[in-house]
Amino acid sequence: MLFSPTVISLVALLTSTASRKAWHRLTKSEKKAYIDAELCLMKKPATLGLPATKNRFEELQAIHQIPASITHGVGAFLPYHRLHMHAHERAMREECGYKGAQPYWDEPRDAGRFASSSVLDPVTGFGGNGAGALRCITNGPFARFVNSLGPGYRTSTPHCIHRIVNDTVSLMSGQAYVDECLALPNYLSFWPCLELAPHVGGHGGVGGLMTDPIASPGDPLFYLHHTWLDKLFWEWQARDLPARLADISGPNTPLPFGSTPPPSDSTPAGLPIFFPPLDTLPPLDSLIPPPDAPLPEGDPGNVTTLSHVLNMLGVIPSATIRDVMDIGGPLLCYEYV
Ligand SMILES: [Cu+2]
Repeated sequence: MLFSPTVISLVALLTSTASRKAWHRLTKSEKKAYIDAELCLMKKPATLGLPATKNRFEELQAIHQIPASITHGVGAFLPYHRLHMHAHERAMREECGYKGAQPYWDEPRDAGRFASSSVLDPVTGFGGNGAGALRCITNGPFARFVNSLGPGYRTSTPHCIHRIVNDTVSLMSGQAYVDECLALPNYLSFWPCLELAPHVGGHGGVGGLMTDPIASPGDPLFYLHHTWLDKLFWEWQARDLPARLADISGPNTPLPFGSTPPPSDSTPAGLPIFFPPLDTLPPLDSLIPPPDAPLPEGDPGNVTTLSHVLNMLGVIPSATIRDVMDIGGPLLCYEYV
């Protein structure tokens, strides 16, 4: 039987769609394949000349660290992290022989009990909580990894992966917070809602390196957390298609550190906000962007548009927000199952 070229290319498109699943639904061997690919990225030498990076895993961390001041507290927050997750998934598949898709952490099922999550399993997961004065992780596949980037923007302080699990803060990854955000009517209210409660819930709930707003991709759990946030972004978009493939807004330049967040109707009604204790955060001066921090590119003014450039610093080709608004589009080509 002969198929027309259209049918063949459609089949090719369908079979190349990566199906992203929740971590707890992966089989033992699927979990191992993912962790082995992460360890492979940690062993592959860096080649791009990005400051202090020693391996491919750290190059993927550097594309979060270097532009952090223009990718948080701004409209590009969700599209930028979407492309970052794709860069990680792509490096695993193309450079480390990984056959699966980027998994996500289904955080609502673990909210308030991160400490006993399957994600932190020492044998089949990412290792457990930190211990000792430095709160380094002591078990699991990444216990011996020495990370060159951070705290904050620093590149001169090699350190372990450290965690300080906080199951008060992790409550903010709960379903009530998620539902509050998903019900919001437009990107301008949805994005700050997601960036506050579920986003801080995962970062502050794991604690340690994950609470570092700049260098947090030094903990491989970063990718499971942000892929879950990306799934929520897509769930929100999917509630009103195709309109939400074009709904983008927000400022390009974040308000000065410590000032009030952008005005919106996105404050969760009646749900408490928890922050990790100050003494578990990176030194404050490490969080001040260096004078040569990158500036936003691609929009004419201080409003984020579809033409906004998401600069991947050579780790993968840069793209625009327009390119990443549809997860099933030609650049990304994945789905959540
Ligand atoms: Cu981030």
